[in-house]
Amino acid sequence: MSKISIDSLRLLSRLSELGEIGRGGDGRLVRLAASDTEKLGRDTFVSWIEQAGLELAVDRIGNIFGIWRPEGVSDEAPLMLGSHIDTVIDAGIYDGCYGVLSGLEVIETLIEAGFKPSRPIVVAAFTNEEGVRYAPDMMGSLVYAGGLDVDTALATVGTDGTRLGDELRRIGFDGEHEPGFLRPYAYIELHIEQGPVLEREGIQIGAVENLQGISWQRVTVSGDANHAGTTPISMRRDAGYAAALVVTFLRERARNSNTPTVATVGCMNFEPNAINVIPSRVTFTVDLRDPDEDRLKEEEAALDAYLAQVAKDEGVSFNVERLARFQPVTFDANIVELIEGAAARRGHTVRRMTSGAGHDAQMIARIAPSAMIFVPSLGGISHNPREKTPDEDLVAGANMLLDVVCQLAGGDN
Ligand code: HGY
Ligand code: MN
Ligand code: MN
Repeated sequence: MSKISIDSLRLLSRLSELGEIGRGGDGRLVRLAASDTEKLGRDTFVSWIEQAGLELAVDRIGNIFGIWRPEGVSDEAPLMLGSHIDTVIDAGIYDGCYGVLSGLEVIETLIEAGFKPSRPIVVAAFTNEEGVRYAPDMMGSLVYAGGLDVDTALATVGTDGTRLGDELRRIGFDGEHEPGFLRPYAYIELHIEQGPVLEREGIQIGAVENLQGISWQRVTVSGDANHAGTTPISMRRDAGYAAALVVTFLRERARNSNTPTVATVGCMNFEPNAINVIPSRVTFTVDLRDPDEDRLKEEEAALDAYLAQVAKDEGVSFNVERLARFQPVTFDANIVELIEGAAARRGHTVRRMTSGAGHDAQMIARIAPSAMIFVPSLGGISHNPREKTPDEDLVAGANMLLDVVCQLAGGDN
């Protein structure tokens, strides 16, 4: 079969259209899992699945699947493509959506080209990849891969006090399929890098061979409210100061470690949050990551030890709740090689690399050979409205996905 390419206009216009769904009056794009705005995004993706003539399926955790099941191969294990369409707060338009819409684009291109695959091809949009409203992140794919019981996941209470199962029912995406109902032959996820490596090295394609471990915790430090003016420093049990010590400790330790360890405190809430009251309680989140499991464990142990030290020194107490813990993942070497070969045939520069971000591929890798394709992020920026990948790189990545799919589901073309 002569070299086919995707319909770049269709892909880019859909990316722009989906990128406006959930944009508020303040200009911020917010499509948190199972929210009203995400429902609009889901409905749009479903309409594109139906326009493409694919079989639609939704499972009990709200994962959405568009299934191309050609005659004669329908019982074979499917090749699965996908990512997510939920976003963080004040998001860019490419994170997740690029992989989902490119997967759909590849299937539509192959159908239009009369391609005869050796197996069904499926595009998936997994629920709650970001984990901003309901922890852990990558929840829909984790449930799909059997890493979290679906009823336990549906019972998860979000940062806004809502229950995920109620919200999925409210938005009409409490599907009937059991998670895992399609066992993939292989899984490929196309994603923006969200980091600085490809751009810095002037490389067009990332063949992602592994993904770092992730540790999410919610820490509550309790002290004593007291008068900001009358309480001598020596008599304070200042939860705000204790929290600030921990933030500084995490940053300094990661910076001085000479390892890839990263640490982030992304959320922090003070009580009673009044200018003239010494904080009685502070709740904050800790996101620790490292490609090496032993080092990640060391970082967690060092944090535990430091909390004990601060508790003693400052007369406060700590409570730590585990929100997510995923070990590093190695992707399928054969598929990584296919990605490198496809890049070379298209004349693209390519390098193997580690993913700093979490992705649904790390969960599906538990049940099927999986790998990822990255395209550059300008300035390495993501989880930020300035997230940007040039159109030619987006199209190049989607054509890479197309080529790898043709190789994995080659049939007799
Ligand atoms: O946290 C992550 O790395 C992903 O964006 N959920
Ligand atoms: Mn993502
Ligand atoms: Mn993300």
